[in-house]
Amino acid sequence: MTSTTPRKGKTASLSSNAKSNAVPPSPFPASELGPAGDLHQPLSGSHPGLTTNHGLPVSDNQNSLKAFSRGPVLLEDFILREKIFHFDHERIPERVVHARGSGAHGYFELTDSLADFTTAKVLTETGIKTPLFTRISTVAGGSGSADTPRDVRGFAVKMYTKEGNWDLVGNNIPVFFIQDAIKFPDLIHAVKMEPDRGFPQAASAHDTFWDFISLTPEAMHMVMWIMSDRTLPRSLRMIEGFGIHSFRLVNADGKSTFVKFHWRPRLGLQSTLWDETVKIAGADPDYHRRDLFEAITSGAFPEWDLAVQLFSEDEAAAFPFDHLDATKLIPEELVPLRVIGKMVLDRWPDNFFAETEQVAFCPSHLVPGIDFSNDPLLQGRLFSYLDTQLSRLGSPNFHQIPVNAPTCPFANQQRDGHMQMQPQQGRVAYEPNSLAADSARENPQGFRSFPATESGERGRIRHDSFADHYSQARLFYRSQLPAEQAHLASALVFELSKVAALPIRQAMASHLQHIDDELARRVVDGLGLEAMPAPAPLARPVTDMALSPALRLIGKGQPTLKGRCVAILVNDGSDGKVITSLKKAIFGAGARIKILAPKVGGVTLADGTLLPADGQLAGNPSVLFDAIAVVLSDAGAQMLSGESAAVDFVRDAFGHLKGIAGDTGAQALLTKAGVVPDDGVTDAHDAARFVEAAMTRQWDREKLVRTLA
Ligand code: HDE
Repeated sequence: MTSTTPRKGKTASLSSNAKSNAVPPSPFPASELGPAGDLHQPLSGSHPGLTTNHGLPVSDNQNSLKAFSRGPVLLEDFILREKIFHFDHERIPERVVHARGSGAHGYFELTDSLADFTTAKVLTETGIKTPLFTRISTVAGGSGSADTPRDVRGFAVKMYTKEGNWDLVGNNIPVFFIQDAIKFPDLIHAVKMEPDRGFPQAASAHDTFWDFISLTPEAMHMVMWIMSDRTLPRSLRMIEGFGIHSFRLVNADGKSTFVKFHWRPRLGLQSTLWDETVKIAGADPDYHRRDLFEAITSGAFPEWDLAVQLFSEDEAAAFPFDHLDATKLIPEELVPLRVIGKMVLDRWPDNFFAETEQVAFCPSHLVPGIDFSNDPLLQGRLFSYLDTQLSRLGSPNFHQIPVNAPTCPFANQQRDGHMQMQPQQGRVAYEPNSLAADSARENPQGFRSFPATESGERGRIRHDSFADHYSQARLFYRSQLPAEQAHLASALVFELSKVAALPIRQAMASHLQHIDDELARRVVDGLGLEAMPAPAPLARPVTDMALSPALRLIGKGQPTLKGRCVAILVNDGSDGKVITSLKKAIFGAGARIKILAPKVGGVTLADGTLLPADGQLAGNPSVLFDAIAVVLSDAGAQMLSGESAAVDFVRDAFGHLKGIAGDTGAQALLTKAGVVPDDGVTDAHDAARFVEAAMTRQWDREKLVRTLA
């Protein structure tokens, strides 16, 4: 023990060192801190003193227990071990698909009762606010991937109704890639990172995806949707949601009506351009999550109308497609939408993991008065979602996690299992029983499956009515506006140009000919293929359906600045009066504003006043804004003309077809950035005109700035 002696002195100095490691006092006034030491306070919210998970007060959270000051850490340190043990197990498996998502609480309010069609209280009791949790996600990327790849968005809503949880687990596209659930693992394996190399992350532009797609003609309609700008949303607040499958509504007389569910954003649909999207992924990988967070926490609650398409069995039989085939939609022109209520998202979760990560959606969660259809894709989903929660959340008791638990009473004789939270009482754990008169019994008003009459031969078969894979793809493409068609064709060229195997590119061109000759030609030209390949074999002739303008995205945009964000770029010497009038007009139109400057500390305006900045120019490229105003002194513009962040800021806004306002001082920068006058380029002194120009993209400008397929 001789070695300990000389170190004694050091111990003293080290322990004073240890004191200097102590946590500094909180910078917040005591009044803002919760009561310390009250162990009956809930763990979140107010602060009990620091304890272990078992309630032991902890006096030192900075130093582990050592044999002596410079000595080894003792195994005895149960406080250290508990802390590290818990940390080691913080992660759970991410969702096998839809791993990246953002969620929020809100409510659904019914305005138009469907009592003629269903007994479901949530669809018949008007004026009631049913609480809900909604999670919107990408599909292919991991949980840490960027928000903005070209991808479908999941749109999952869990309503905590009086009759149990109803989960409407849909997407932002009304059709799907495949007709039968047995193909789903192959589809997902094809789109995810290639298994030998572990890339690309969150991208469909690679060989395995297009290989699978080119061998799966039923995917062609969905391919049209994913190659359109629908998969590049400007904001999660500006996308539609679709239940996709047909469901049944069943009324008090036992009569069934088919229904398709649609969520329609009150802010209208809005997308970004591909070049913009790619740049957003670098500038702000959390672009959509931040946007949703900022909107909800600032009180600008996103809202969607819930609309239904209702149709009878006889009407369905007359459709020129099978409504049980999830690769088909029912055009709104054929069965109009009826708006029945609205969803409002008004509360960001307290804790991302506890709520957004642990929320478990299952299409099999429905309420009396709603039932499934025979859609084979839906039937497969009824198994998958319950099953996957076991590996993700680790226990059959996942329904007891607060975000998953029904808010209505629930009781049965299911018992025990990992992480059982309910101290279930009594000796009776079975039903029927005679020993516990007050135990849960069957409820005659409970859920009953619709007694559909089914007949036919069993087998691994697909009905003939599922065989037409091109007519609706053609309907979608031909219903788009020219700018939308050009984006779609260019997206195909981009994606297929990333495919190394030539036969896959050719196979896709063979399919496109059945959709539209002109589309096939554009893609073949864009890919530089030597010749148009022979058309793919056809199981059914392609038919021309009446065009559906409701399928356009541009038409569903709103001429508004509501929910958008405008940047004003300033420098020392900028004209304060111009900035003030712009701010007034932009705020008046319902948009947010960010003042950007070369330094985040702000600028001194021409009249000597200080204007603080909301962000630094280099960290806030114009892809993050819906429109820009540039208010500069001559000297400021001269200086910024030599700054690539400033030149790119303006050039990208112009290239992304956005409204641009510039004052006289800004001209040098605008010229350097290649801005050419058009309706979207306005004088910053005319704030009203700028606001109007900022509401829509300048589609006519596009031919000046890029070559589209
Ligand atoms: Fe999913 N899907 N899916 N899916 N899906 C999952 O469930 C599955 C399909 C959708 O925010 C998983 O809890 C199969 C269509 C959304 O938590 C999993 C098939 C539609 C979400 C699963 C489909 C969706 C999921 C992974 C083919 C639109 C995210 C994690 C039969 C109508 C929900 C989880 C959330 C998630 C399986 C096809 C939408 C593995 C087998 C069609 C929005 O169970």
